Amino acid sequence: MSSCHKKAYITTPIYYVNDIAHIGHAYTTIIADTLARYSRMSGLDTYFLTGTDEHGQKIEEAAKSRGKSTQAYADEISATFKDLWDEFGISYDKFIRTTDADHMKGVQKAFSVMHDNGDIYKDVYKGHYCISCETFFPESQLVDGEFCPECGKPTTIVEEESYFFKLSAYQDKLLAWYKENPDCILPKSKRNEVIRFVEGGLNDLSITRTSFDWGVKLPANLNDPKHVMYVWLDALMNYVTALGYGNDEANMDFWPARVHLIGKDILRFHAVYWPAFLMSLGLPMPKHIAAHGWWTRDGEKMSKSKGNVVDPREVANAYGLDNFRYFMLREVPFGGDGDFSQKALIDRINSDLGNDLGNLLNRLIGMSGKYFEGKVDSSNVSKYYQEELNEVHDSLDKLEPLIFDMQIHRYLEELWRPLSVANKSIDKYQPWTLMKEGKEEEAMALNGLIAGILAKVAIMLYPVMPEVCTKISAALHFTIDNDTWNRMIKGTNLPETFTLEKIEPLFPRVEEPLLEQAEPIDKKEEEKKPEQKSKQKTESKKEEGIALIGIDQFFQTSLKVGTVVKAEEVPKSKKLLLLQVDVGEEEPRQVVAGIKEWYSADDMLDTQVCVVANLKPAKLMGYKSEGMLLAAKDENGLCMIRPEKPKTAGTPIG
Ligand code: ME8
Repeated sequence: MSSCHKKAYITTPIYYVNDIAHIGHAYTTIIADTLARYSRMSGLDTYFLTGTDEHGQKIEEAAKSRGKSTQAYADEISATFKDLWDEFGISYDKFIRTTDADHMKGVQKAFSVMHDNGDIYKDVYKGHYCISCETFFPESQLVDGEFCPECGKPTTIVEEESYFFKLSAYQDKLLAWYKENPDCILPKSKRNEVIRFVEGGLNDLSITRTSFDWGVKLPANLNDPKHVMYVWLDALMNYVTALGYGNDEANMDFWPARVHLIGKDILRFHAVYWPAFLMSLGLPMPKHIAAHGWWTRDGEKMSKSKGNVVDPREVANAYGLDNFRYFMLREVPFGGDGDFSQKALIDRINSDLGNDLGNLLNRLIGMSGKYFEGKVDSSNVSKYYQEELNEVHDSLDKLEPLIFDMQIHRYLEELWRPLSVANKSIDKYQPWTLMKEGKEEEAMALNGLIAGILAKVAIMLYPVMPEVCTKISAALHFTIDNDTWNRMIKGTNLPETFTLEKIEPLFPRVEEPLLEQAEPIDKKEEEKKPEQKSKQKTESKKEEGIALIGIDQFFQTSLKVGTVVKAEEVPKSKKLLLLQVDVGEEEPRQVVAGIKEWYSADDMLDTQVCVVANLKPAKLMGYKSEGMLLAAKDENGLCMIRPEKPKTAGTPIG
């Protein structure tokens, strides 16, 4: 992201009020909140918008099915989103509702502008409409001539008078915009998808409906009261009406948005329709549209009917809100899909947070209390620990570009490097030995190094874990704000003094899953009656000693279709090939595979494979391997397991 724009406008999608919030919604909002907090801390004038999308046929039908008036129903569900974000301390500046009078006035203004400049005309729309996705589809895209290609539900045939937006007229301008702004869509791989779609040709877009009523009316001067606006036109406009477009324009100097944060499901609306609308309105383009991946539960899309929805409030209450925030942002590379598992969350809490961060703080508090009455003076750190300081600064320098490039998982990974430097330094220099040897100055400098690292990490981690980092800064007696950010992160390594205070452990160890939903298999096992257990034993025996596992356990393995985009031999190895495998993430994974006896590098290039995608990385002959390929081997040799037909890289297998 460019830094010339001193204002930062950050948005989430506005959420439909046909359902209550789940972890997918929380994920988008938490990323946006993290960016907003980072922007504020780094001194940018920040405006953070979220809200609810309340018009359209889907909402009208949802209200009807519950026997409620549409407005009352929208009020009720909108409030549940707002309450959740308030409970989560989401630092939004405005919560917009598309039923707000100002918003509707702004949308009408936009319609008039686009109409006056000749981009809107009236015709008849005939085609298929998916109410669930609120999207028109041409016949050619339907599954079996009837079903929605996105959600699989039956579409309805619509034939009605409609106003159209001349989307087709914007094809070249859109392509030029994507080309001139390589990071307008993040991750960059998504930009290619959008370009391919637009290059395929754009149809004009039907932007009004007459067959229902729950929407923004057309501007009065068009004198066409039976039309209401297409919900996506209405919804996308929220990004400017929230700033006063069509009303007082009070905050329009925040436009263009620095980043529209969205899920990949709504990329087309944001990366094609929205820029075209903006071009028609003569408004500047957003800087970035950032599309994250999909959270699944046990490998499946979450939905109420499947009963597999993860409630973010429950997770936050059980495991701690900040721990949940950290987990979501650390666990999944931005743009990739993630499967929610309590085990993975517990591992992150006990390992990254408890061992690497919490214990470090405890050790520092212990050492400084024992040797120096809780005082830390870092004047001599560079005298003894310059090498460590260099590594810490090297790491800190890398952080800002990562967060603004949406590589938040890498940001967190990089932020753990200074913690590792600190933990290793304690083991290497052993302050207790230094004290025994009378090297007090050196021991104090070591404490200074560690306190400095903890302070810097607390500042940089604050946007992700605001509550925890406020506690860490309180224990070190400083405040996290733009001043400390400037001094400790941007400034040179000024010596700081800290006075340490004992605090409660930040990350008590979690021994077993805390949520009912995913009860540990073993616990269920204990509750079974003895005769059930013995029956199961005989069944297991039938499996010739192979233990039976539940579906939950199976789905802990993330299997994905991958495309081999590069293949070479590992020098000096008889068995290994070094492959780069596209598994639908921003960058291909490096996989070292022991298949050279059966496949050459050329054999593997451009083929598809099945990848175990959530194995801990390992090193083989000095090469990092971030996955494993499925293969079958018998006395006749080994063969790869591959999808029967070509599948998009990253498609989950299960
Ligand atoms: O699409 N994993 O609203 P929506 C990750 N009103 N993210 C998920 C998710 C999942 N399983 N499920 C939902 C709409 N999301 C429109 C938007 S904007 C002008 C109008 C997140 O309630 C993700 O960000 O269906 C997705 O884009 C958003 O919720 C969709 O929410």
